[in-house]
Amino acid sequence: MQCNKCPMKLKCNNSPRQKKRGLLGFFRKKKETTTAESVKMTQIALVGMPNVGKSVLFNGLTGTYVTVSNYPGTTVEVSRGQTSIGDLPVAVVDTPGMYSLLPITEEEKVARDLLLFQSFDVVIHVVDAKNLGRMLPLTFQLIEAGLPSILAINMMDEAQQLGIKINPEYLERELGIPVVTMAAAANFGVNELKARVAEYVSSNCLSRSY
Ligand SMILES: Nc1nc2c(ncn2[C@@H]2O[C@H](COP(=O)(O)OP(=O)(O)O)[C@@H](O)[C@H]2O)c(=O)[nH]1
Ligand SMILES: [Mg+2]
Repeated sequence: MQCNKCPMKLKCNNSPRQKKRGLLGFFRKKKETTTAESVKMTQIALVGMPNVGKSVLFNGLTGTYVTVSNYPGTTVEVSRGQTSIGDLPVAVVDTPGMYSLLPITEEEKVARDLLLFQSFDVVIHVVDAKNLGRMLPLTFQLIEAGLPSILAINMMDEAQQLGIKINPEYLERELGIPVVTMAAAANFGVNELKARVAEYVSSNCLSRSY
């Protein structure tokens, strides 16, 4: 490339074309970095039966940066948001209520499809502490499907009022996955959940087994 500013018309860095390229290069580099960063974003799904507090937890985690859209080909809404856990940028999906990985309703089918077709780093199974026995079968299904699951036992405030006692350490040993007790509506246990997610993501046991 010749430079009009140089008496010898030599190739140099003063060339306007060169400068333009340099700037473009800068932007290209910037864009690549951004893409790489978004690829690295940790993907988290909140799953569980209806009315267990998934959306309350989702709002507590993501704040205002949320998009709500219909799952393709359906009228079922899926909320997506972002947060960060320490240095970890995290994308969170609030899935429609599901009772089982074998879907009956359209909501359950969407939740199942999200779990099967989107690769999540962590699947947080939110359950109601008052109805643990009814909800654990889905935990078993998630574990058996090889999904990287964490059990979040929500509504501990109500369970405690009813005198229900839950031993998370025992459940953790028996299930072989992290177990956290919480009351999302009171923001109790949410920070512990975040810490367990970060711990889980950084450990190698996260690699999916199927
Ligand atoms: N007492 C109590 N209520 C909660 C808690 N978390 C959620 N809720 C309430 O449970 C209901 C269902 O919550 P929601 O997030 O919509 O459930 P989702 O259907 O799983 O998304 C709402 O009335 C919430 O205010 C909690 O930790 N304690
Ligand atoms: Mg909800």
